[in-house]
This record gives sequence, C-alpha cells and structure tokens, in this order.
Amino acid sequence: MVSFEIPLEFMGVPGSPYTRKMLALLRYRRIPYRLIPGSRHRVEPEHARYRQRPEPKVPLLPTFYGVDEAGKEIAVCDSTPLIREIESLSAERSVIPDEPALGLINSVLEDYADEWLTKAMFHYRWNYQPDIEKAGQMLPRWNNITASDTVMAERGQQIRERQIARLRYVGSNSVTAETIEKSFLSFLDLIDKHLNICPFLLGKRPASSDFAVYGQLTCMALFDPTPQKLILERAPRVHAWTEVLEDLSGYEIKANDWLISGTSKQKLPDSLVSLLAEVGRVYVPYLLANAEALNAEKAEIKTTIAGSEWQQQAFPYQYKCLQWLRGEHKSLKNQQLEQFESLVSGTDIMNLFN
Ligand SMILES: N[C@@H](CCC(=O)N[C@@H](CS)C(=O)NCC(=O)O)C(=O)O
Repeated sequence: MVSFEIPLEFMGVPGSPYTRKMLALLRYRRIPYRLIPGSRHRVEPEHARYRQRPEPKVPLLPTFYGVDEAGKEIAVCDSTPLIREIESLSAERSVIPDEPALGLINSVLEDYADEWLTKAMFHYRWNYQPDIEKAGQMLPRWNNITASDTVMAERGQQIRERQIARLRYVGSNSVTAETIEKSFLSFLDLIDKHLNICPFLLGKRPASSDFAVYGQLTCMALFDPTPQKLILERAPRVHAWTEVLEDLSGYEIKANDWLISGTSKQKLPDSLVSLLAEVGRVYVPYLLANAEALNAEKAEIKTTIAGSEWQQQAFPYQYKCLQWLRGEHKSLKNQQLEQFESLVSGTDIMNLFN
C-alpha cells in the first residue's frame, strides 16, 4: 500500500503524454502538486539541487512519490491505477463516473487511449523526418535549457536513435504503418463528431479517459508537425479541445453531468457508440491477439486488424491491462452488467469479456 501526501510530488517531462495526462487531471481536480523536472538519468549538474529519490520497479515517466506502510518513501508509476488511488485525495471533481457501467466504459476508453492511440503518437513522431528532427531538438532541451548546442545535438541524436529502435515495441513497422494511420484518422473523425455534441467523452464533465486521450493529443495535435497538420486541417475542433483540456481548473461541473446517471435503461449518444465501435474494431482484437500470443508463449503477435495483417512483438503489460478490464467487468452486479451490455451493444467491446 502506498499513500500520498499533498502536494503530490512526481517527476515528469513535457514530452511525455502520460505526464501531461496527469498534470491536466490534477489541475482539473484542484489537487496541489509539484512536478519535479527532468529524467531519471539525472546527469546534468543542474539536477544536483534535487534530493535523491527512490527508483520505481519499472522506471517510467511520470514517476510518483508516496510512502509505504512503514513510512518509507517509495516511487510508483502507471497513470491508470494511480488515478484510482488518488481519487480519495479530494472528495470533489472525481474523474471516475459513479455508475459502474459507465465507469467500465471509461476504463475501456482510457486503456484504448493509453495503449492504442500511443501507437499513432509514437509512429508519427519517429517515422517522419520533420517530426524526428523536431523531437530530437526539443526532447533533450526540456530538461536542460542551458546546455550548449553541441551537447544538445549529440543528446538529440542519441534520443532519436534510441526511440526509433523502440518503434518495434509499440508495433509500428512496415506491416502495421497503414493500419495505424487509418485507425488514427477514424478516431479523429469520430471524436470530432462526438465533441460537436458533447464537450467531453462521457458528458459535460471530464473523465480519466478524456485526460488519457488529451495526453496523446498533446503530442499529436500540439507538437509533432505531421499529425498536427493533419488534425488542424481535418479536425480543428479536436486541436482546440486539446488546448482546453490542459487547464480545466476553473471549469465548473454538476454531479449529473455524466451521460448516464442511475441504472435505468439509457442510451449513449450515437457518436459515442461509434467511437466505442472503433475501439471494438481495432483495439479489442489487438488485446485478444496479444493475450493469445502470450498464453501460447509466443514472442510475436500475428493477426488481422481491421482487415489488414498485424505483426508485432507481444506485450506483457497490455495483458495486465486486459486483466484489469476483466476484473472490473467481473465486479459489476447483475443490473450493472445488463446496463453495460446494452450500452455497448452494436460494438465488439463485449468480446473482451466473453
Ligand atoms: N502505463 C504508463 C506508461 C508510462 C510511459 O510509457 N512513459 C514513458 C514516457 S511517456 C516512459 O517513461 N518511457 C521510458 C523512457 O522514456 O525511458 C503510464 O500510464 O504512466
């Protein structure tokens, strides 16, 4: 068990979509925080002013610092479970819908954003020359503003090489590139339509899934030139939405601002059902194929997604994501289960649980 103190302390960088997800969420929730700048590899002398912190089990950004039962400081990562753990830091402005059926829809959308949209984010950033150039220029500067151009040129090149080599982890390769891009365009068109009738994914108040989508879009809409151009031309509303999400500290909500309140039979707007259908079309088969590969102890996923071949190395963390979603589904009571099934009917989301 880890407990957190206010102000919440975490380390992150502006280029990390998950750091941005957490920053925006904490601003919206009005939870005081301190963002400790920099990377784990605190090589610059400038970082000597920061005290040594513990390392997390799997070192990822953002890294949060809390205390364990013995009162010892520990470092933890992973935005999705952390968001649920810090819900209780403030009684107000929860980002988890109170109806469990809508809560599970939120979790599915959050996972899709964190684990599938990030494929597009990584793919655009490290495949196209202008994007590779810009990221190589900026990423090392973000945690060392005063470094010389020579040092930065060298660091930039190291980062480019390291990240391009990592494309295989997210599954961006010559077989999957077209599917990743087509799927991103479908997402863009669908969220654009939805935001035309509803300011957030699940109503008039933001949920954790909004911040997950926002995190990925801080890269694609606000930073990386190739997807940014695409988004500005094709869906300017989505670009504007990304900027709005950054700071919702003054946005006021009402408890009944969720799309669904109460377990009575209600419908989601068609625009959201279409978005869920897209999740069912691309991400559900991916998660299932990943689980199948890992269960068969295969290192590679080979499957068909949206009618096209898909090939990448299997990813144990995403198997854990599937188990979390299944656990949440299992915890639904009868009436909530019926409601969930009815809300996602017409999509392939239920394949995750059957
Ligand atoms: N599931 C994690 C993902 C975090 C993650 O992948 N962070 C990236 C940066 S955006 C990272 O630290 N990558 C390794 C590195 O930069 O060395 C979360 O939601 O926090």
